[in-house]
Amino acid sequence: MYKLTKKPVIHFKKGLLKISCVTLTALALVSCYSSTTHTNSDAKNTVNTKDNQKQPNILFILADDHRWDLIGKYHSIIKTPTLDQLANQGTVFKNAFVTTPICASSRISILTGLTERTHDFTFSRPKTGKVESANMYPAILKKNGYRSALVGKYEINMSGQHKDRFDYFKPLLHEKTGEFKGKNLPQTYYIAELAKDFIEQSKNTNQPWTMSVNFWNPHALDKDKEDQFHYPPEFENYYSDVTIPPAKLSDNEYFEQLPEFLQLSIGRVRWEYRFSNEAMYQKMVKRHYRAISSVDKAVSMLIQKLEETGMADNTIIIYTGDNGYALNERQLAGKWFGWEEDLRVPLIIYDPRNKQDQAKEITKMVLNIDIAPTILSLAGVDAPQTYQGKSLLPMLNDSDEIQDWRTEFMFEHMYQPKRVFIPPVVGVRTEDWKYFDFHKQNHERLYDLKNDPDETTNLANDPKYQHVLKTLSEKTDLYIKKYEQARTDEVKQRPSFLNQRN
Ligand SMILES: [Ca+2]
Repeated sequence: MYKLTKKPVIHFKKGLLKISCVTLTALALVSCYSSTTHTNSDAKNTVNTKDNQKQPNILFILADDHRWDLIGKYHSIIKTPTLDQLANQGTVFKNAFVTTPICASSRISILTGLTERTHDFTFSRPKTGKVESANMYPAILKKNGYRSALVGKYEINMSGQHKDRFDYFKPLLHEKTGEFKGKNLPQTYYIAELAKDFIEQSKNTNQPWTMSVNFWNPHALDKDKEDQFHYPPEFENYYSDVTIPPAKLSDNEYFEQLPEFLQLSIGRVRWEYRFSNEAMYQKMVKRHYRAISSVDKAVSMLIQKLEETGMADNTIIIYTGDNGYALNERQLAGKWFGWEEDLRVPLIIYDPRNKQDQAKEITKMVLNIDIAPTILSLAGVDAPQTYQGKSLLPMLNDSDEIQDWRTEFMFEHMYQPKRVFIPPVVGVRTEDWKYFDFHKQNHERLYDLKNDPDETTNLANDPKYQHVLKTLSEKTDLYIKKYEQARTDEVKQRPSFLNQRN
């Protein structure tokens, strides 16, 4: 599935990210043969904690609707030279998933280390609970001496005071542009400028810092049905001379196989104005790619600022997306459901202090709920016992602990809006199987991921696989029970969305 290609690369002025195309390719090839489980005692000792070294700054970059495979290093068309460099000098998690494939809920899972079933936050739900808010990683880092910032897309609703978790808070709604110091900038660059200001302010504070930079791109601008995706003018000609190949499973037969409720769902409504004819498909996919390339450029602006302020060598960069994105697979558009397109996201961690990590690729299953514990452990700060995710630090440091890593996870989508039709879904993905249940419609799906990684054939009604279906259905119930029991008293007392399976 993954393809190594040479791409043009950006060369930064100082030590960070200096690497040539030839070296890049060589590193990438070496990484193909490196095991994710090898141990390296030197690497293990590079964990930086407040006890032995200066605490690192942590720059967390979250793109909106950036699916896992749209990274230039692994894709034959899209250009993301900055992300490619981060990948080549850091660690790529090739099997990164979200536990809920929608913006608001996934973002709270990232902040709290909890699944949606436990934190119970999505659109149209009450603010996060008090305990959940206090346990968000920025609040914990702030209590532990970090300066903390959030810039860009917000669209979530946290209880408590923002000043308790952020020293610098610049939430934004989705717009094409924003005004920065008298200049009207494309919103992606506006977000980068706001983030650069925080980096500048942090330069002489003698405090470590953490910042969550939340780009709205490459999310569609919902109110603009004509063009959907926006980007700075310099990207207008990107991809204009290529033909985007058809999406996987975009033949009629795969859409016709779907039950009627999915054929009428929001995924199809949005498909109508994105991909319903070839010209539209070419236009929209290219616009989406350009929006991703503009995020890549904005990331390079942040890196340049780190260089200029002398903080690049002590700033860890984490890049990921909040959910996947269907680009005409099954003739659907968007996220929300349980297919790989919905659940898989890119995840790159670049730690300039850890030279052993260059071009490392890890295939273990990692989740959005692992972000908060990972950030805390990188800072040398203890995570709450209640976090459901696990720190990825042992993998970054090649520790033996990764032998015991998870081999399955529960995912779900609990939101049930009135204005559009999004069926709730819950399921379990293991390394070899995926089960999901649209429980309100009583419709189950089962895929043999080992032999059918594209999820072409639903085996839920095949008598041969009923034992697998039963096992995974029971597992789903056990996860639901476990995650509901983990709710705080405040959340337990709320009226629920009635996400109960039959
Ligand atoms: Ca999103």
